[in-house]
Amino acid sequence: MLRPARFPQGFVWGSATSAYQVEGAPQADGKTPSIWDRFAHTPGKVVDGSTGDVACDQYHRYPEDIVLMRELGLRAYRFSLSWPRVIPDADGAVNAAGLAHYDRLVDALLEAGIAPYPTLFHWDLPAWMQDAGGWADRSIIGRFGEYADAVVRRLGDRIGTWLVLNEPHILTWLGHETGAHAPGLADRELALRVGHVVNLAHAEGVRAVRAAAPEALVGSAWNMESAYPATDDPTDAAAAERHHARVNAWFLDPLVKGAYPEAYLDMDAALAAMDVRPGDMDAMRTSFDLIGINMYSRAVIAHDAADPISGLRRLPGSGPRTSIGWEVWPGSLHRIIRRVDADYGHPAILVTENGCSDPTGPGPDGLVHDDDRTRYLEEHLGQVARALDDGADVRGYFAWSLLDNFEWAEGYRQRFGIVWVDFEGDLRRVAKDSARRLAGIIAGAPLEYDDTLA
Ligand code: IFM
Repeated sequence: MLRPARFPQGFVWGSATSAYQVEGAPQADGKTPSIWDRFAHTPGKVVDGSTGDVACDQYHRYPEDIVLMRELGLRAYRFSLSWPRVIPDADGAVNAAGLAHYDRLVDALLEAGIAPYPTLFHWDLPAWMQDAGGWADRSIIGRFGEYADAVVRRLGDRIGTWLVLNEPHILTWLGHETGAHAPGLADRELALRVGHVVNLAHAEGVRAVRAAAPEALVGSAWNMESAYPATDDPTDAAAAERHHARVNAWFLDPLVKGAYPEAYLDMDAALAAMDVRPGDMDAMRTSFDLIGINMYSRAVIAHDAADPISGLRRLPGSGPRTSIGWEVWPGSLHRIIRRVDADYGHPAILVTENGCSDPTGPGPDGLVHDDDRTRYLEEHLGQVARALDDGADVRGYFAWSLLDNFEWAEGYRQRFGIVWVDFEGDLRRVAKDSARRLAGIIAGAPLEYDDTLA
């Protein structure tokens, strides 16, 4: 049945980006390379051979982007800070010029009535930290805490909500198991160890934020996908649960519940490979004021004995696909919000990322009629409204992304922005139809949702 979508007073309407994907200016004001500068400059790592050297040049053009956000009625901006801008070298000295950039950005946002939602880490690890062992070396725990402390002390008087990490699952597995992302390592055992260190560093980051900004809300942005069993067979249901544990809960449960979820057939072997040491589980325990969900698609999962570790296999779903190949399945956003609501004690939830790739560019009229994205946003926002009607405490929604940008190993081929960027020319921005529709919904235009979607 179709129902009217309603969003509460004070619902946070935002858009999101990350430093390496939009900033450019890789050497400005004392910045040193991150692992993504290195990775993108390594031939063969990014499909179109591109880099984030220029990206959207938001480092210089942020005033223009803030005007755009304001025109669209967006009331929050989720961006990330580049760690090597703030701490360029292994000596740990804070780079005043690098921090000053974020100081100006935050002030300009506030002046425009847009709330800043900074993320401390969105994958651009300093190259010096990688040279010291990166996420595999426990020294990163203290180094991340120092970095968080420096940032929060400087900006904390103006920030209401901090997001500590973006998608720890992706940085762990794509960076260290498949090697599709920086630092490009492909070693499953290493990835298991890395995941544990990421969790320890994550907790340290939360502690650093709480110590420097006790009044602020703290959360992170976890990538999540609802796992749908391929059939009614109980073995498929169990496999889907393992998938949920590995992707959605692995980087959350240990921090809030003090234990790893059952993600592997042989959990003892997995824990042994992870190098869990005495005291680690206590050190990891922390609390979050809100849970950020980054959600794009779903996972259809079948039991598969051929995989002796996870015992599962991913199947293609029956829904339509976006240009990057991800299945569109709006009901899964409702479903994952309900699951997080149930599993973590009715927490405050932010949809910290949601969106789709759609290559549509300006037509003869100069406008961008990105109908597929418009429909995607309408359907997914509708499912957020459905979760709200069901009682979930969803506080806001951030469209990914404000701008077309550097889509990691996909380069500039995949456009996720609600604003088109002229990468071939002068980087001019054009708000797409999807941005206009979002602006309309923010302003109260009617939207309906289907409460029968699976
Ligand atoms: O572009 C990314 C973002 O950096 C993290 N979440 C998923 C987006 C789309 O792939």
